[in-house]
Amino acid sequence: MSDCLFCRIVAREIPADVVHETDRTLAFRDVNPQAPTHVLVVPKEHHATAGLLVGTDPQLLADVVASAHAVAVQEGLATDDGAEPGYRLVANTGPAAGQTVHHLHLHVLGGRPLTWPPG
Ligand code: D5M
Repeated sequence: MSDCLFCRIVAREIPADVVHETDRTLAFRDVNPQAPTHVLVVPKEHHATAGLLVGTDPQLLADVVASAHAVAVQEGLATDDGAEPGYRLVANTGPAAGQTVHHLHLHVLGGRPLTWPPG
């Protein structure tokens, strides 16, 4: 979608600090970081939400989660055989959750103690 911000980042029309890429996913640093590590992981194809994607291409949703974990390992937040020191995945979905970019993205957050519940 030409008017979608994250599609334009995937197309390299808008610069981003890319930290991980596969054939179907892209991960780049959030411009407004909320933690020492704050990376967004997106499918390269446009899908608005995880709920819409899971019915049509569940493998792609799994690929996005796998890329998010790979980013966490790369950032020193997790190991392949464990969860230390840990990280948080967030998918804001819809207006009540404050989703501002309507292209599915997982926030990978870590590098500081993360409180619960979130705001
Ligand atoms: O989160 C959308 C996120 O997208 C928000 O944390 C800011 C981030 N953002 C906005 N523009 C950019 C660019 N150009 N590069 C990187 N990150 C960006 P949401 O879950 O929809 O509220």
